[in-house]
Amino acid sequence: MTVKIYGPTASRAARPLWIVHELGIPFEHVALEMKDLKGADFLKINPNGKVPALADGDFKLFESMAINLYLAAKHGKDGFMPSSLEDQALVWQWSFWGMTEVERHLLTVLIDMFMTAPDKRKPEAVAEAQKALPKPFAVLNGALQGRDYLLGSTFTVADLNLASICSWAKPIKFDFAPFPNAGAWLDRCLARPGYKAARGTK
Ligand SMILES: N[C@@H](CCC(=O)N[C@@H](CS)C(=O)NCC(=O)O)C(=O)O
Repeated sequence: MTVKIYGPTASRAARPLWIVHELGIPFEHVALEMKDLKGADFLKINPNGKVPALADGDFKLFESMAINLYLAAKHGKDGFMPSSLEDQALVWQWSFWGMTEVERHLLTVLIDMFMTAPDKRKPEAVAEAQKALPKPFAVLNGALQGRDYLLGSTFTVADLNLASICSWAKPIKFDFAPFPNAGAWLDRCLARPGYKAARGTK
C-alpha cells in the first residue's frame, strides 16, 4: 500500500517526506498549496486544515511527530524504531521535547527573519526566542556527549524527528560553537541521503 503524504516540501511535511525516504517505502507526495488546506477535500484528511497529514489506505493521521512514529513503528528495521520499551520511551521523549522545548523558539526567529515584512517584525519576541534557545541546546549537547546519536551509535527515528525540527537552526544561523556535540550531530543527520532526497537536493 502506498502511503500519501500531504503538504509542501517547504513545510513540516518535510518530516514525513524525510522518513519515507529513510525507510525506503513507496509513497505519494500530495504537495498541495497552503491555500488548499482549508478546502473541504483536505479537511476530510485533516480537520485542522494543516500539514502534514498522512493517509495509509483508510487510516488518516495528523501531527508530524505522530506520523513519523507511526511509520517508523510500522516499517522501521534494524533498530530504527528501537525494540525495548525504554528505548521507545526515549524516542517519544526526544520527539515531544523537540516540539515543546525547541520548535516554537526556532520558528519565532525563522518566521520573523524570512516570512515577515520588515514593518511587521517583532524584535522583542525574536530576542526572547534567541535567549531561550541555548538552554535546550545545552541539554541536547550534554545528551550527545560521547555518542553519535541520541540513543547511542545508531541513527533512529528519535534523531530524525529531532533533527527535522532542529534543521531550522540552519537558516537562522544559530551559533552551535558553544554546543559542538549538538552541532556535529545535526550536521551528521542532515548529511543523510534520505534528508537530501526529501528536499530534492543531492
Ligand atoms: N503540530 C503540527 C503543526 C502543523 C502546522 O502548523 N503546519 C503548518 C505548515 S508547517 C500549517 O499547516 N499551517 C497552515 C495553517 O496554520 O493554516 C505538526 O507538527 O504537524
